[in-house]
Order: sequence, then C-alpha cells, then structure tokens
Amino acid sequence: MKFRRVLFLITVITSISISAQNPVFTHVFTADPSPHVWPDNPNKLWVYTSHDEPGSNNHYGMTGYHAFSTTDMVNWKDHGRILHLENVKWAESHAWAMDAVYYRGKYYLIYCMKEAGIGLFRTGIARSDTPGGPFTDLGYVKGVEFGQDPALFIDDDGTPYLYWGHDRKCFAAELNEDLMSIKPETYVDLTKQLTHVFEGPWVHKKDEKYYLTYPGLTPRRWPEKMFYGVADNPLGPYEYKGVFIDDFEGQSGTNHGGTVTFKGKDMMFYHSAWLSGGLSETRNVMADYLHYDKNGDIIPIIPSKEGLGNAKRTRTTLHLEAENGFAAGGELYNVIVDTWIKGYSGKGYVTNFDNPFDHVYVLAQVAKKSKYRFKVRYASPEGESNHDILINSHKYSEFTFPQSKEFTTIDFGIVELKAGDNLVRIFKKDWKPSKGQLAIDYIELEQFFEDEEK
Ligand code: FUB
Repeated sequence: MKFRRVLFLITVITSISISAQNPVFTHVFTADPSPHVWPDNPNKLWVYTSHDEPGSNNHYGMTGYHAFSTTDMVNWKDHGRILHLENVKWAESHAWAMDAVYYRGKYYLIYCMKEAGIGLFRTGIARSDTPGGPFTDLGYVKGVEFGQDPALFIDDDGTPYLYWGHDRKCFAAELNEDLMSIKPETYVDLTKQLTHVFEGPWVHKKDEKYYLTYPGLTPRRWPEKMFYGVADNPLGPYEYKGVFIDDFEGQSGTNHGGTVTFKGKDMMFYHSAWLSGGLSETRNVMADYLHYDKNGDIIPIIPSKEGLGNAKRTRTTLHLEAENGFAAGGELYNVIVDTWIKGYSGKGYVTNFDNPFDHVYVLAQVAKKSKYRFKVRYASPEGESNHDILINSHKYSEFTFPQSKEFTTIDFGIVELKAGDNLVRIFKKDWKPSKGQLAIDYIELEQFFEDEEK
C-alpha cells in the first residue's frame, strides 16, 4: 500500500471517532445499502444492508441482512438481523445485495442467494408486516436467471419493475402483481445501453426521468466506480451519462448503493472500506448528498468524512426485539410471545419464564470489540422476578427485576461486546416460582464512545 494511502486511512480511522458522518454505521460491517422512506412515516429513513463478517474479508461467507432507521441522520437504530440464509430453505450461500419495497400494505425484501445444489444466483422475496422485519422468505422470483443484485422500483402508477445484474450484464422486467414472477414479454437486456456495467442496478425517478445508477468497471478494471444512465421509460432505452462516484481513497473493490429523498434532500448511499482500514471485502455504509445540475445531470460525488454534514458523529443503538427469536438470530425457549400488557414495541413481548432455563436470546452483531450501554425494557406486573442475564457465556448479572405493571427500562451500564456474533440471554435459573411474570419487550445496546461523558 502506498504511503499516501496508509496516511489517509490512519486519518480516516482516527477521525471516525470524533465528528465524522462517514462511515454512517461504525459498529458493524455492512454493504450494498438500500435507503427508503416508507409512506407511513415521512420523517423516518430506513436503510437495508447486507452484512460482512469481521475477520473473513470475502464475499463468499455473507449470510444475512440488517435494517437501520433514523429520524435525524445522527442517531440510528440497528434493528438487527432481518433475514438469514438459515431462514431460506432453497438457498445455500452468498447472501449478497438486496433491496426493499413497500407494496400493497406489506414490506418486501428482495435479495439474492445461491440456490442449494445448483449454486446459481436466484432472486428471493421475503415479506414482513413491519419495516424492521424480521422477513419471511416466500421463495424466488420465477423467470429470473442469474438473479444477482436485485432492485425493485415501483412506478407512480403502481407497476413493479425488477432490475438485476452480474458479471458485466444488466437486465430488467416488469413483475406480476404478486412479485413472484416476471412478465416474460417485458424482459429487456440493458447491458449495451449501460457502458461498463458490472452489477448492482438501482432505479429512481426525478422530474419524469428514470435514472439507473450502477457499479461498473472500466477497461482498467477494479475497483468499481458508480455510473448512471437516464431514460424516459423504466425499461429504457437508457442514455449513458457517465461516472458520478469515481475512485476514492479507502474504497472497497466494489461499490454499490441507492438514492433516496429524505426531508427534501436527495442522498446517495454507497459503501467503502474505511471502517476496516482498507480491507476491500469488509465494508461500511457511506452517505453523501446528491445534487443535479440544471440539465438534470448528477453532479459527481466526492466521498467525504463529513458526509451528510451534521457536525456530529453518528451513534447507533442496537434495538433487538425479544419476540423476533430465531428469525433474528436469537432463540426463544419454552416461553411465549404475548400482547396483553399494553405499551410494548414491535409485535409483542416474551413471557412465561416458568421453568429453569426458559429463556430469550437476542443476537448482537458488531464489527470490533467495543463498548455499549446495555438496557432492557421489561414489565413484571405481579411482583419482582429473579433472572440470570448472560452476555455470551459470561454471567453478567443475577438480577431481580422490580415489580412494574407497565413497561419500563433498566439501564445496566456499560458492557463490552466482542467482534462478531454476541448472544445476550435472559433466563430463569431455578425452580423457585417467579411471582412477577416477567415480560421482556426489547434489549438495547447503545454505542458508547469512551472520549465522552454520558
Ligand atoms: O456484497 C456482495 C456483492 O459485492 C454485491 O452483491 C455486489 O454488488 C458487490 O457489492
């Protein structure tokens, strides 16, 4: 690595902890961001991502997806794992890029994985009632071959269009209303219209024009730059317009992302390798404003530490709903999900810890060994409840949750998580009857920066 590049990376890494907005998420390795604002709340921005395992630095071991949300671009929630290879019966590996869409009252994740026994990419569809998941797989989209890097665009008239691309090719088609198959007669090969295209298409509409942005490789080859083309119709033909994110210091070999308009501002989400100090396949999400000139052409983005320009660094809280269980990488053992105590968040809470080892586990995935403020939201309406709390295999505390008829939050202070997967477990440890009927709503782990007093 050249001296200038090393110096740059050191500067980036030391400044991440001071006031940077890029990388957007500094606690977990994530890539291929898909940003959205859903109709139920114009003041909340959602970003869906794929996940890079710390220590692997390759794309082959990617297994799951995360969802993030914010209302102010500074404080974010990581809703944890929203879909994993284990929850997709037809797939064997390669949980690569995805997109999300709100369609006819439900949230869909459209993603790619390799089909079991065949090893070719399929485009999967999963559904959830809530934007933070977890998502339930519905199968793969019929009629799509080599369905890597899917993106779904719903036009103003409600027509769904699917785009996908891999190995220097890009395709598109209209989807049938159930989103489970393409209309074969609408299938188009866009490859020749999108000079240098490699993978990762994304479509957005502005002033009645369709912009298709994509990672591409010039003949000079890797790393990827971001290009775009513009069309009058979603299925083209697209007029090639050029590069809008060129090579930059600390980038990953790949680039991939999408656009969103949030609170009146256009933004581009993409990825780099800043957080890992330049490990090309251990990536992080970036965001910068997207501007157009008077002709509607995109003004090239120069990736910046400041990103979206709030002078504050971002802080993410892992928000892990107890009831999400196995689908979110956790476990519910001999407990039930209930809803009669009002005021819970998500779909309910976990209760009925009657026997020894009855438990709830939640999964917290982080990039590096790091500190978090640990909180549990609970109710214990009938009296106090004595339980064990474990972080990984270490007993964190034997804790008596005081009686509380309503949901309330206990702040347990600062804990340290290891790089990778962490299990936070709350379980009943003995046969003594628990008077309280403990109900766990969620567990939160809020990023803690040692240079500040909180
Ligand atoms: O994240 C895995 C793969 O890398 C994506 O599917 C590609 O677009 C590239 O970003």
